[in-house]
Amino acid sequence: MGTNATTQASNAHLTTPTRLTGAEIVWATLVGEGVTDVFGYPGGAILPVYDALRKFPIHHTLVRHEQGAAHMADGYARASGRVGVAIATSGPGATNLVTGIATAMLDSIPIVCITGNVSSKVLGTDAFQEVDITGVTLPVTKHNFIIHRAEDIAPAIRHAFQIAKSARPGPVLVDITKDAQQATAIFDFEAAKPRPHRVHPMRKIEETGLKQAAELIRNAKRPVILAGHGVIESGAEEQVCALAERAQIPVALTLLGLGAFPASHSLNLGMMGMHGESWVNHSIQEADLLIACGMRFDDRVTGSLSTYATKAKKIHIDVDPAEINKNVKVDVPLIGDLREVLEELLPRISGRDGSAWLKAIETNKGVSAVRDIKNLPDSGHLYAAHVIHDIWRITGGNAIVVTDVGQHQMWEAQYYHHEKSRTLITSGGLGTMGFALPAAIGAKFACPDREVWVIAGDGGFQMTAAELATIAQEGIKINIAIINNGYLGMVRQWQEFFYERNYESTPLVSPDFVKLADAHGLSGLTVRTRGELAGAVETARSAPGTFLLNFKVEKEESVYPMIPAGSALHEMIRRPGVKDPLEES
Ligand SMILES: Cc1cc2nc3c(=O)[nH]c(=O)nc-3n(C[C@H](O)[C@H](O)[C@H](O)COP(=O)(O)OP(=O)(O)OC[C@H]3O[C@@H](n4cnc5c(N)ncnc54)[C@H](O)[C@@H]3O)c2cc1C
Ligand SMILES: Cc1ncc(C[n+]2csc(CCOP(=O)(O)OP(=O)(O)O)c2C)c(N)n1
Ligand SMILES: [Mg+2]
Repeated sequence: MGTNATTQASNAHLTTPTRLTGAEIVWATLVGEGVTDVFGYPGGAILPVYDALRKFPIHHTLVRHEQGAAHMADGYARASGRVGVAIATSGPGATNLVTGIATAMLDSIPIVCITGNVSSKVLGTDAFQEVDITGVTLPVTKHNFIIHRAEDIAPAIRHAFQIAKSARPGPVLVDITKDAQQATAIFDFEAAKPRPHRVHPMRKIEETGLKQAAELIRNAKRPVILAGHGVIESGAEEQVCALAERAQIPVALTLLGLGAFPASHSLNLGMMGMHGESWVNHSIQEADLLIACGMRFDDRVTGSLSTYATKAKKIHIDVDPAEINKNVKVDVPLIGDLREVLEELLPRISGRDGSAWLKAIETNKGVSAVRDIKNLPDSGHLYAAHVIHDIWRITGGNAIVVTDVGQHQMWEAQYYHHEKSRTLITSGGLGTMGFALPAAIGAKFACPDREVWVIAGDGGFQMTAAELATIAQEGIKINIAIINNGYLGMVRQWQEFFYERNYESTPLVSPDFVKLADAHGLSGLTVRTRGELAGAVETARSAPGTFLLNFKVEKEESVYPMIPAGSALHEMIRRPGVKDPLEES
């Protein structure tokens, strides 16, 4: 590293063109992009970048596995709406990021991953720890770059940020050879600004589409708004609410949309799809108009496509033209940013009387709520539903909840009622076990003043439990609830329903989680009864540091309702013994 370059790098954002090493340019560009926190793990091919970090005002969190770094960047992005950043070395460091990158890709999360690679002169020679990471990540990134020259680093990173956060967000990887990190170049932040993107011709909001949509809404008798993750990514919560209230249209949410429309709002139906409430799915099947707002008709949402909402006309508002007619054929596509489209549409919508349809839905609710478990008398058994209900009640619904994947994830969606966007952080599309703990660390860095809860299964928690050491090293406070059912519960449920209860490879022996916390210098408690539950949640909240609660819950409980994969939305498996008026009709 040239002394000149070293002395010229400073803590402030460099506004005048300055000669720096490539490694310094990495940090200087990140500072210019407003980055304050990154998550990573060093190694030989990225060492120049690590060496230069001390000169820049960026906090680096040392993770215990690079998958954790990608999930932390992801959790940071989901909690804040900003771009999350992960850093890794070449070879195994880079490949360890892949699951985290794919998780962000499937849920359209803006993260930028920076990897080191071997020097450009040995690229392609199977050099030590050389992996073609741009090749490996091609299908799971929105875009990726390989950079061989110091002067290309700032433009590539700036471009990566623009791509990650624009239109439909997603992960971008920038792979930088070691010689590019060691060489010097003039760093000029302004000159490295990416050229503005040409607007996609299909992204112009078309007058005819708006007219048709307004007409369909005016004439609909049984409309339903399907609100998805795009509502949050677009920041269109107010507009969706205005549409619902003005036209008296009920709102069903996808898993990733939860929070985008307040759970307590009288027009909120709840979550749709495989584990949605029966009245929500029936409303969709009975609807004569679906207004899909920033959701992509995932198969967990539609069930069998041939029987999906056959009576309904469909309006689909999405920023990504590739989503239009991908799974569900629509009558009126409106391509563009959801908030912008709704702002154009709203003036064309006048009040309508939705009372008959809303009343019919209300009648359908009947006793078909899943919320039955919560009201069971204390029989000495502890159910996950109790745990999540109490965490919701005690936190006033105001915590950021980060879930792992499995039954507990669905119970969280059913029993924690989210009022605001970005209060539920969960891996929906890839369904990545091991996501919760690292993503929660990222969320806490993004929102240090917020109460953050992990809700994880005993299986998934063990996949990334090593990040407890990261928590200890960083001294951050989160609350961890392990829903410990002794099984890979969601898989056990499928075995119970569809594989004649052949519980092959799903019973799970776990370590003593409280001792595991203790080994990291963190506190914890095991909870076995409903009577102990509320006190334990309070104890965790008031503890100064991270606190782990190990909830020993009923082992063979299942998530109801459930639509078997590939079945129609109205063909639900209901909780045994619960009478559902909709089944009888
Ligand atoms: C065990 C398990 C069970 C599940 N069960 C269910 C279930 O019962 N119900 C359920 O809903 N999900 C369920 N899921 C989640 C499911 O797999 C999908 O992840 C989820 O339905 C996707 O929701 P989405 O379409 O709203 O979000 P995404 O997949 O994130 O799609 C967002 C859409 O919004 C668009 N968009 C983004 N930004 C904008 C913008 N600015 N303007 C306009 N459009 C924009 C994107 O182009 C995309 O089409 C489950 C997942 C797991 C792991
Ligand atoms: C990395 C990964 N491997 C496997 C799966 C498949 N899978 C989905 S849910 C699940 C069980 C999760 O068990 P646990 O973490 O204990 O949660 P529970 O369902 O019991 O609440 C498995 C194995 C997955 N989603 N992710
Ligand atoms: Mg489990």
